[in-house]
Amino acid sequence: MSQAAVETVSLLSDLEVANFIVYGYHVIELEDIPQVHKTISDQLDVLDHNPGDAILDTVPELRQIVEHPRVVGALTSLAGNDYQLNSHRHWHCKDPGTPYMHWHQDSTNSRDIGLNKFLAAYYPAEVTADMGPTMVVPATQYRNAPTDRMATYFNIKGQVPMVVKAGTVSICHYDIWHGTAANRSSKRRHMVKFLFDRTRENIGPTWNHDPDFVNRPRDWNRKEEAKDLGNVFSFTNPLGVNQSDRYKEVRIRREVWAKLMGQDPPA
Ligand SMILES: O=C(O)CCC(=O)C(=O)O
Repeated sequence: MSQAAVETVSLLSDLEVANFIVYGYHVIELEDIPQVHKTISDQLDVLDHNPGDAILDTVPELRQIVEHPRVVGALTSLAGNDYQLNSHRHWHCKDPGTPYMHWHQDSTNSRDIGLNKFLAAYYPAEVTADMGPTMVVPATQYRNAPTDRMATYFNIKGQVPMVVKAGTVSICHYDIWHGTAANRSSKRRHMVKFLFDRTRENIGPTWNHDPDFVNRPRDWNRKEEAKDLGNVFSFTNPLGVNQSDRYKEVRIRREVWAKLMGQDPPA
């Protein structure tokens, strides 16, 4: 992506980047192009085969999603200025009656502190709770889990169903734990997955960075309202993990942030 193009897109704020590091996903609602979502959804409703990686050729309007300034802005912020669209993409269609999909991670969960690969889940039409929404477990992206064990888990405390409006894109860390609920409705549920890859390390922030965000001291009395780096990283605990586990998690968050800033790891 050229510098000129970056200037026309909506980059994320520091808080949004910090929240991505904590939660492992960032949700965007593309409300300005309802007709595009409708056109895509109508085409998918009647598609009788899965074109796999060729979904962009079959439904060319999907380009408007991956090239939307808010999607480009979020990815530039998280994946760097020269991120690339991966050649793998997939239409995840859940027809009525389709059962749940087991929890899994798409990547290897190597606790990599680099934000190098992203899964963007695009929902052209509204997804209600009975339509087999994608399920994600926030803050699991740095947690190793044996895949065979994971597949035996059912409800997990803190899980979030992607019950979304038409035209939502959820950009996820490639290691986040996810699966789906069953589709108990009479409607097809669509999700088109795109992958994006970082191509080089950051030498500085690629988002809308304000140095003041970083330097505020910890405030034990205002944990819930934290909107600065130290407090967000120290106090946000989406899974309600115990103290020693949380210390390790906070350490990882700081390492991920430093790498994104193009700095050495924290001491
Ligand atoms: O269909 C979905 O919502 C989830 C698909 C999925 O698990 C995946 O793309 O890895």
